[in-house]
Amino acid sequence: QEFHLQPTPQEYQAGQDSVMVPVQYSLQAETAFRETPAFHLLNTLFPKGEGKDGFPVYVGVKGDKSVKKYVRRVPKQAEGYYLGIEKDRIVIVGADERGAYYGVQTLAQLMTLGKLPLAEVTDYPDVPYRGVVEGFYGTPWSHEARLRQLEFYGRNKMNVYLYGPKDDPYHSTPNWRKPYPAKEASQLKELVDKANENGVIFYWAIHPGQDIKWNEEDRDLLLKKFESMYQLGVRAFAVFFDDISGEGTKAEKQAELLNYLDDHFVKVKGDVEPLVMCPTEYNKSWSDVKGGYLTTLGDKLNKGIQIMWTGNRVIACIDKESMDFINPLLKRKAYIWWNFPVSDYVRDHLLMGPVYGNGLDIKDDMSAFVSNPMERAEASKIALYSVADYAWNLEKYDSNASWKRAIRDLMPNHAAYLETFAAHNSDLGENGHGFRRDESVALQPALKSLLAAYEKNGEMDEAAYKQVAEECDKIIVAADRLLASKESRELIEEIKPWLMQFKLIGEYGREVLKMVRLQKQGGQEFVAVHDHAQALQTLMYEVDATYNQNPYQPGVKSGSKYLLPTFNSLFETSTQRYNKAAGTTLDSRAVYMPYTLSSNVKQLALLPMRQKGKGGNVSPSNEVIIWQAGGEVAVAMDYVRTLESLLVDLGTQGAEKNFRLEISADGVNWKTVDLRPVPGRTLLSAEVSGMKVLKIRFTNVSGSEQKVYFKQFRFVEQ
Ligand code: LTM
Repeated sequence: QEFHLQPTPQEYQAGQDSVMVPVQYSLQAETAFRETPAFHLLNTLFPKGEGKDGFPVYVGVKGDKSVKKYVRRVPKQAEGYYLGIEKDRIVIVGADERGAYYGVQTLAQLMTLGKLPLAEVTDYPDVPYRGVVEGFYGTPWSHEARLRQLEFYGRNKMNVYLYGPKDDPYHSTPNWRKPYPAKEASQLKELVDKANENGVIFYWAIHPGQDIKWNEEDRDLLLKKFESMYQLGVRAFAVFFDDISGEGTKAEKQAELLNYLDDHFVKVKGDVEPLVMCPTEYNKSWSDVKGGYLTTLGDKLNKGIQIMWTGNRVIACIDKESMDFINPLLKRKAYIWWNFPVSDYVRDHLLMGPVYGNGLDIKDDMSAFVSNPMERAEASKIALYSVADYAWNLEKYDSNASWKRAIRDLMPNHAAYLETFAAHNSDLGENGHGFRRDESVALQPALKSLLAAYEKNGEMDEAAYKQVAEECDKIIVAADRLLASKESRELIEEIKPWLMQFKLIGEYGREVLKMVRLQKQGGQEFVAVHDHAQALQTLMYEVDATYNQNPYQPGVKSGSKYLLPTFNSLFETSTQRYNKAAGTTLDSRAVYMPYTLSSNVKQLALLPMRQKGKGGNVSPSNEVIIWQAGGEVAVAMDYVRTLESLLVDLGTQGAEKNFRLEISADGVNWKTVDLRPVPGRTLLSAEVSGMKVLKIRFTNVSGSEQKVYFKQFRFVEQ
């Protein structure tokens, strides 16, 4: 494949000529250069290191004597650089220190070519801050995964990493007040060092809003915590007020606190980066402009403080219109927190498809573009590679090409297999945010026309059939090759259950295609193939019920947007047709969901239902739910069933006073059921054992809007 610099540079001109890749270099730089990350990187590029007779490398930043001659070629933009490869020298001049580092990173990429092309690169980033906010719910990344990430950011010219995993107890309520224990503290220090080596600013974020008291004591505790992080080497800080309710949400108070930190910590220290804050109203769908929250922040927060924003919704792509909405309110350029590929609300899915949907015309509208990734660090790298590419050079961003390169970067020797896997593991499935991604793009037309023709009048689209059959073979081979691969083991370990599921889908698809053919031919072998397909359904169910059993969205879904639904439909139709013709009663059901959810509470309406064992649950939500007076959530059963237990958790004590649970055995007459608080917890348990049920409903009867979490709504049948 053609060589491509990553992220896509602003200007790259290479001639036909080249020089041998030098094995030794002689450094032409100021003495101070030896202290920089650029020097350390440069030193790793030449097998024989530095030496008098080595290939001359002129390197420095604007103002250095050694590179004076080239200064006019350096772009003005921060972090820009000029790289020139000439017959007798290499020249790298940064607009600043990080620019020089990026120049060396570009040289590193060019040196992987057999010969070094004579070339000129004039380059700079479109967006000042580019990177990652580890801000998801779920198991935080491991220390080793973070170290690997920071190297990856350096290579991809991302300059910021915000540390804010929701489930780090020392980041959030109530332990944000406490210092880290020794082991965690020393790991954080190691991360800061690693970030520095890779030109990455390590932001440490605190999430104090759920229980902060607006008094001197808490303010000083927060300052003390910052000081303890400063002692570990942290030089950049953020305060997150997302997903909280109550006192902590007040804009006035948040602004006061942030300004205090800015005036009494950041400015006093002198070597600390600008503060970043995540507001409580961090997306348009939740912002009440008239209520004045955002305008208060915009007006009151000190100029240099950055304000995060996720777009029109919690999960949304960013466009010009959304930037034009938010920037005037914030009176500064929004710091984009992009909630992709985060999967903490669809934990049974992997989001490994292309990064697309963000405006290519908004480079001047944002101060930062940072991505919130998946709990699976290695798998997130496909999206993060493209985020780096996008934020560096918006206009030249090519989503599909970037995705393919990201895959090659992650697994150079198995790229084709990983691409097959990623192509079918991109969408999120149904979710409360209604955010979806395309999936199985290349195969979609064949899947659709195969199914349409067969369902309509039992016809076979032979070309589509062939294409789908070949893809099934490819899927099986890809899954096996990846599972057995010695390359990128950390990635393979992360995605293993999905690879197992993927292989089963390929095998299932192959059998279902046989069923269709045999049904049309009236072959008796249909029964045996149907039995095998059913066995594969059972195996897929078992993978789903065995691996990744988190309490939120347990299980392992693969190919869930087009691949599996098409195979299931073909299974059902072919079995029904066979039964009709042969007078048999083979089971034609491929999927079965006995429960249906409905709700007039906006944030709950799209939450998927899940069946698990003998019962079901509504998929929980991470954010605060604004539940209007009289708003209800209802679950309907396919037929009258008998309940054993029912648990609700709204994340707040005393919720039983504001909500009513009702059960109906006929859908018409309702019976109220008591909700008993489980002592010391926010969990409510309903006395439902033995009750007949066709419908359940749960209503806000307080007469006013309630702000609650929706952590659990689960029932078990007898
Ligand atoms: O998006 C923000 C600002 N906050 C949280 C994140 O921590 C979480 O990862 C995402 C996705 O669930 N949603 C949030 O509300």
